[in-house]
Amino acid sequence: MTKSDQTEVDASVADTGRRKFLNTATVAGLAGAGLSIGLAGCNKAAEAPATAAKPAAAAAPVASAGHAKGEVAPGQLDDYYTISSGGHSGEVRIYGAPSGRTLKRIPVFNPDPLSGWGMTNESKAILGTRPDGSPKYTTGDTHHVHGSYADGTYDGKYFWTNDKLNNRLARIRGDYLECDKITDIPNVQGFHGMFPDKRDPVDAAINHTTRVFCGSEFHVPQPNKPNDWKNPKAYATLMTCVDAETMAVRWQVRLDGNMDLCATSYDGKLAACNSYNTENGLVLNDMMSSERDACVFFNIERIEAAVKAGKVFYIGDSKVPVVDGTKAGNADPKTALICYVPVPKNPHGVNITPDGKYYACSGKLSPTATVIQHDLVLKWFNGELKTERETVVAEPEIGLGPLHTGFDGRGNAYTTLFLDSQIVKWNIDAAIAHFKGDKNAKVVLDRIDVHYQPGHGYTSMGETKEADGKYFNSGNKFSKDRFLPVGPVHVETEQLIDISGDKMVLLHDHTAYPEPHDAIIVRRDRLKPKQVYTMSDSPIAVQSDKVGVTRNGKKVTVRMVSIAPVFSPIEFVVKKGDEVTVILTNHDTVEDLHHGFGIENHNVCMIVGPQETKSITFNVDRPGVFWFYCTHFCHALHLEMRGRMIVEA
Ligand code: K7E
Ligand code: CUA
Ligand code: CA
Repeated sequence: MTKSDQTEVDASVADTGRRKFLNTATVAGLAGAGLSIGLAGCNKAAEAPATAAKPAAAAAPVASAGHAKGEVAPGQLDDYYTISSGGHSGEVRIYGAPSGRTLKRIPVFNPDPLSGWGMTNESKAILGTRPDGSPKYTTGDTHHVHGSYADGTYDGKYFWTNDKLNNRLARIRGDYLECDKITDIPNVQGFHGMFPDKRDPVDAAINHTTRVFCGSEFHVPQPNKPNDWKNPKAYATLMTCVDAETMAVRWQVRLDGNMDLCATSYDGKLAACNSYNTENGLVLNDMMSSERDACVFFNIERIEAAVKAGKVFYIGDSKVPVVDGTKAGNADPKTALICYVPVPKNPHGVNITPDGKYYACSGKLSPTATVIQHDLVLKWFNGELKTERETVVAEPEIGLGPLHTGFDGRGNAYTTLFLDSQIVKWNIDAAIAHFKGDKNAKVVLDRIDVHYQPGHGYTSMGETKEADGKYFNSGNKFSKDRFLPVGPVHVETEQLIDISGDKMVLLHDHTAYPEPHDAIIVRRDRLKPKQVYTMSDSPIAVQSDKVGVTRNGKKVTVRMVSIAPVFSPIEFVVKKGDEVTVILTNHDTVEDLHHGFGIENHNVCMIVGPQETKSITFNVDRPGVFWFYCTHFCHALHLEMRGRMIVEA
């Protein structure tokens, strides 16, 4: 393909839709490939679906006229993105809300042959590799997804998710909605709770996310040496702070007890974690032995001052500064870095209200939620309270197995009840009044059955000061009889509940492949995803006049471009025993016009989006002719979009 052909194609597709593109690019693309085919049939084929689609489009208004609340009519767009963890699938998913439509699966810790994640050199560089070039890990367990904030609401810049299995924090960039960085968290296991801060605790000018806090659930010997495995005192958990931009680990805090779920305050001053194993137990009975556990608060300003002052130690050969957050080291509230607020035994989940005033820490084994007042925790740190427990302003009985709480921005809380298989709606002010002695205060306002055993529940924009009180999504752990049976592994039930009125109303079920935990429901205007890549983002982008094959010993580089419906070059010759790297730049400029690149019998598969560049490296060890082809349907001549790799003996 020559440069002038390229220009011609680019000009012909600029500002055109996909349908027009199918007609015009065929001409330019084929001309560029030096082929000549009668095009009339092609154009007709491309036009045919338009005619066929007309009756359906005409029918749409009828469907939408009668559409129920929470239903999104054909052709209509959702109001929200639900950005969800994928559990031990290792991925992150995006659903539309209220429809429940699956919009995207973002590979993060899991290899994904569709996109090439875990196979391309670019993704391997993010995932980290072993000396043989294979990814360090191919598993992950994502539980929580949270977004970056500016002025107390989502700014759409980043999303983060945790890997409980291999102790990594991954970042997803908000423009492409793809993972762009992964950081290993040292000295911890069971990295579970995670939350970005919302502003700086000190500098008022920094009214956006700059830190991400990571809790660790499992105690490990510090440093992790097997000779200490019988000594419970050698074990500890740490809380970790990661820089939101660089993704470098800033500092850690060594703690008493474990750190499970996380929340952060709107003023940037505190991070909170629930701790169900204040006993530092290594076996179940020990983890359950104490009547009370804790909701733990971190004074970020003091921790960072201690780090700055060098009041730190290091664990093993880790370079991360660690401060002492144990009870013994933090006896005086006025200098304490940590406040351990006692709550009923083995809590699960801590969430902050959209007005920033209260934390709700769910009881799990206790049928209660503990409400802790933010400014009272600050008062405790000032030495103004006698006990940590004085920060508790309510502890209503709400039902069996409370796990996670969402908020509507109107003073109500919605908590998942795992054992009752219900969502309970309760009022925070009423709970506080009841706790103060007003026995007439009506705390529990409503209950609704969900199907079944909910884990996380979350509300539309509920983790921001823009909580709008429209929807609550119940992420249920068991679907049982809810869907057609498909064998032993059941899909999970996600249930969307209308919370805009006094009574909760179940709108619909949708499925989620195992196993989502937490998600956030983000108003659609908070995200501005790009639909075409920027070619100059890649330092190895292949220009049309640079295509071809270069050899350096046994290493062969194939520089390739794609433009529907052709690759260029359409053939390349290598030798048995070579290590081949294909660098592919997609020169198409039209939205949604991805090409795939797969080579027969070589375990090579990836896609490249418009203006994107990816590279993939593989060994050739069998002589023969191997077709490479476009795996992603792109064009009327998609099937013909292929070429040959010749491996000489
Ligand atoms: Cu409750 Cu890992 Cu957030 Cu699951 S955790 S539900
Ligand atoms: Cu290119 Cu299909
Ligand atoms: Ca416990």
